[in-house]
Amino acid sequence: MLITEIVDLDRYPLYRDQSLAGLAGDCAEAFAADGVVALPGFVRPEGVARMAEECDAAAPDGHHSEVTNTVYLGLPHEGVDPEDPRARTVRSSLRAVAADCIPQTHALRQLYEWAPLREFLRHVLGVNELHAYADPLGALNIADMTVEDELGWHFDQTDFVTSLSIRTAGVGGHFEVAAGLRTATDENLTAVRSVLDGATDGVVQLRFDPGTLLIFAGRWSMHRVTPIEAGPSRLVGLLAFDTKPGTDSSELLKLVRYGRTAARDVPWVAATGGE
Ligand SMILES: O=C(O)CCC(=O)C(=O)O
Repeated sequence: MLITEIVDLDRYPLYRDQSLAGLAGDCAEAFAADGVVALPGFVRPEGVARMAEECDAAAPDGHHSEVTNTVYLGLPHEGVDPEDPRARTVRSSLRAVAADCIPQTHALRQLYEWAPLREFLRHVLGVNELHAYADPLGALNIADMTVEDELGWHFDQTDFVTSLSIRTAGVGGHFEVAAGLRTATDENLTAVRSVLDGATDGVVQLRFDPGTLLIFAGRWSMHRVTPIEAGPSRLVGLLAFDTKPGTDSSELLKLVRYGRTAARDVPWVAATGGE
């Protein structure tokens, strides 16, 4: 599939320097202010349909995991009040298809490797460099969530996540965000606790229709994906970039998420690994 058939370049003409600068400037302002930018219809319906087929074909190669952790993605702190958010755990359950199972012919990888997208993101994030993640499993993922899967409330450990909605669940699977819940200087444990207790003040459900590209600062905004209640499965593409070259994930994270630490010996990993 040609990239022009995948990305709606009429709506988002990223290949033209002037349009890129204008759009990226607006998005950079929104990202700095709100910690989130959503680009609906970024991928055309035909591109989304193709991706959904390819994701379904790749899904059997994925790994289903179920973990419990704190909202900080760690183990519960000992010696603090059990109601303290640092002691409480949430459940996350999903199937992750690793980057070595997503070949170059797949539209999602075509999008990931498309240089104008990376240039656009670099502008939006206001960074000098942006590299493909060097983790041969984690650089590009499909998160496939079926009935009873969910992602519990959490803060990310990275400054930003780029994701693409490919298919919404039949019922459930909503992306909920408590925006700007903490800052670098204030963990705001009281607010974190009240969201964990079910408070809905300040919690919004983000529209994440298929074809929407989302740039999200999950380090400061607590977020979750509500349980999937009915199929079809929810499909999201996760496109990982980093401001430094050579960033890899820990062996433990790989083992938990993909059930293995070594990547398959496939040409597209050799081609993009580390860059
Ligand atoms: O699947 C999504 O929409 C969100 C993924 C997410 O929260 C994460 O990867 O941290």
